[in-house]
This record gives sequence, C-alpha cells and structure tokens, in this order.
Amino acid sequence: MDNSSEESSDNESEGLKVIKIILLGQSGCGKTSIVLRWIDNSFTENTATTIGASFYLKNVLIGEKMIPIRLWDTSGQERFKSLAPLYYREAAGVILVLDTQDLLSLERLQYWMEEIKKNCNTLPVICLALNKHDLFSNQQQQEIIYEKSEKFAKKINAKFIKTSAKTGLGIDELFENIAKSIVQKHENHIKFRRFSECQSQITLNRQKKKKKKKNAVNIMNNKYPTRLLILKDTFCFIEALIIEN
Ligand SMILES: Nc1nc2c(ncn2[C@@H]2O[C@H](COP(=O)(O)OP(=O)(O)O)[C@@H](O)[C@H]2O)c(=O)[nH]1
Ligand SMILES: [Mg+2]
Repeated sequence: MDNSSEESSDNESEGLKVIKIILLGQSGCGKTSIVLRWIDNSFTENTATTIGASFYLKNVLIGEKMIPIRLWDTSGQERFKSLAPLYYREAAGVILVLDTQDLLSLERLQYWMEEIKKNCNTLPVICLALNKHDLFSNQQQQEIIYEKSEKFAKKINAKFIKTSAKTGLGIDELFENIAKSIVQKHENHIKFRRFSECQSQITLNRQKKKKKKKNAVNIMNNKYPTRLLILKDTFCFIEALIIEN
C-alpha cells in the first residue's frame, strides 16, 4: 500500500506515465474491499472506515509497457455525498461500484455520473462493477439486477463486470479491462492528433500552392518566355532584372 501524496497523470504527453483511477459508489458497496483484493489479495469481513482519501499504487504490464496505476479510494467521505474536486481531477478511469444487496445504490449511480461530468475535465473510461456477487441467493432477483445494471452500463457507455471482493471473482478482469481501455483511448487520442496535424499541413500546402498559381503571370517574350511570380515586390524586381539581361 502506498499513501504518498497526489501524483498527476501525464495524459497529454506521448507516454502515459501514471494512470489515475478513482472509485465511486455508495458507502458500504465494497470499494475498499475491491481495492484491497487487487492490491494485496486480501479480504476483511468488516472493514473499518477511516477518514481521508487513500492512495494505492500498482504497476501493471500492458502490452510491453509497465504502467503504474494509482487508485484513489474515498474512505468514507461519500457518506456525506460531496467529494473534493481534487478527487476527480485528471482521473483517466472511474470504477463505479454497485452493491447487489442494495437496490437503491443503482438509482444513486446517476448521481455519481452527474458528479463525474461536473468535475472531470474530460470524460474518463468508466467500468461498472456489480459487487458482492457471492451474496446472490435469489435467482429471480439476480436476473432483475443484471438487466438493470447492464442497461445502465450501456447508457453511460461503461463496461459491466460482475465482481466479488470476497471470492476474487472478476477483480483482475475489472482492473485489466479499465487499464487497457485507458491505454487504448490514449493511443487513439495521439493517433487522431497526429492525423489532424498532418491534415492541417496538407491544407496549408494546398493553400500555398493555390496562392502561388493565382499570383503567377506569364510574360511572353520571343527570346525568353518567362513566368513572373508576383509573391513580393522584391521578387518582381529580381525577375525583371533577369529578363532584361
Ligand atoms: N460478501 C461480501 N462482502 C463484501 C464484498 N465486498 C465488500 N464486502 C463487505 O462489505 C462491507 C463494506 O465494504 P467496504 O469495502 O468497506 O465498502 P466501501 O464503504 O464502499 O469502501 C465490509 O463489511 C466488507 O467486508 C463482497 O464482494 N462480498
Ligand atoms: Mg471504503
């Protein structure tokens, strides 16, 4: 576990230096448990709530690159609803956690979505984790919750993953998925930027060519047929001298 201070993610530079992922969801849905299962493969039945955001760091191999993932966990402030804007700042990914035992938390997800839109400068990659999957006892209830959560995930363009911090179900998949999507999004962003730069260069060159053509005057002289480019006064003068000679 690493409790050091904030380290900003360098999302604008070519290489993704640190990926910041935040966890959101109602108090008690299992955010801390999900993080602890992934970070040190542990689970505690009754977790104590501490005050102040916690930070965790884990290096993940994505493709051929080792990328540090910095997780931000709320540690209880979500009970008072509002989280500091700093919590959201530069978040490349959000794990929205939903509790299978708390149907109300599904309705509350909309609230967290509004907060994301309000506080994040660019919309992050979002994964919806349906946690405490091990506690499902009623098949019918399970189906209803699946359907509702999948529908919500689609609406917010999020990946939907069933998890259990207790058994470990879906935990690796959840983090691998979100990390890969963030890297992919970043690479697409760079490709698009390069493409746009290339496009504007081509347009600029075309405009220059057009301008040149427009200002070109053919001077018909029996001896020296000359094409005079009226780009600047100096050019005209020099060309004229050559013609005279
Ligand atoms: N059975 C079960 N209990 C869980 C699971 N995840 C969390 N819990 C329990 O739910 C309670 C709240 O978890 P916690 O991680 O503190 O939730 P947070 O407030 O969202 O951080 C704790 O007693 C955990 O042991 C899970 O997947 N299965
Ligand atoms: Mg917690």
